[in-house]
Amino acid sequence: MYSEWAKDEIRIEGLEVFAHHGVYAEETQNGQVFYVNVTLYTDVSQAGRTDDLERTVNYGTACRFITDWMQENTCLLLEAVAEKMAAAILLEYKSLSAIELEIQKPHAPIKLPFGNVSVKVHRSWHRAYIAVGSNLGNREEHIAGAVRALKEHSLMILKKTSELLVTKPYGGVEQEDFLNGVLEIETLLGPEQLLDALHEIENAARRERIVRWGPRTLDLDILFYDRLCYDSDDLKIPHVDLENRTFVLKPMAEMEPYFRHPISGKTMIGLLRELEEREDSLSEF
Ligand code: PH2
Ligand code: MG
Ligand code: MG
Repeated sequence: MYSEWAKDEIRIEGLEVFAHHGVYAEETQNGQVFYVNVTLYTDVSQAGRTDDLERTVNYGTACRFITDWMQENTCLLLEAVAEKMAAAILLEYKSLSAIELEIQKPHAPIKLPFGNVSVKVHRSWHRAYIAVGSNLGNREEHIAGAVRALKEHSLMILKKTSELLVTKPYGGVEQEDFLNGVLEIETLLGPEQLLDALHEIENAARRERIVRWGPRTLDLDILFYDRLCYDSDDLKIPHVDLENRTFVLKPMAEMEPYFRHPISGKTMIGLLRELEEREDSLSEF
């Protein structure tokens, strides 16, 4: 579960597990000892006040879960053990907002003297807002397909969907009206991985990239990802043009009117009103 402020920790140190992960045949055949260190981030205040085990993560059950996971799966790399098991734990224990997971392999087959070798990952839930749009073919069906695909993705949870609006095309290309909306998701994917996942869903709707800003069966754009400001060649977060798009601000303001743009600090409802005022003053001339 996404949380910006759950900083309490439940720590497990030195859990010993005999398992079969490794690149070399001897490792997968014979197995060896691994040690696991975990920090579970979750708000323990309710459990603290009520003294009720049901309101927290039972660390005994968590140790059992980790042991079973490591013995039921085999990976080549410590990286894969850490990555996949971190996701499995976050999906199993819904109250966790984040995890730090270290896998140690003190008897790795390195023919040199060494103390220990380990991989440590920090993974957490993220909250993202995704704009959806369609203006080609069966618009409702394309959007319903996207919603289904997001629900079925193992590393995403669909939290909210806005109303869908019929909107006039924005951006100067003459084309059919759009159906637009916004989805709120929680995800374990990083921003670039989320973009890849959205592209896959667009491709499944047989989206073809012919005209920039032209007609599309399905368009999925990341609007916000936590409060992240991110800028790579193929991805900018927050979405760079959302201040000018009624079809984004209306559904955002309906869902989260007081969510603040991480750069300008303006609320969604405030941005929508500013845009409406700009459009009104233009139409007066
Ligand atoms: N998307 C565009 C360009 N123009 N206009 C509307 N009304 N809705 C859209 O989703 C849209 C657009 C590029 O992504
Ligand atoms: Mg777009
Ligand atoms: Mg797009």
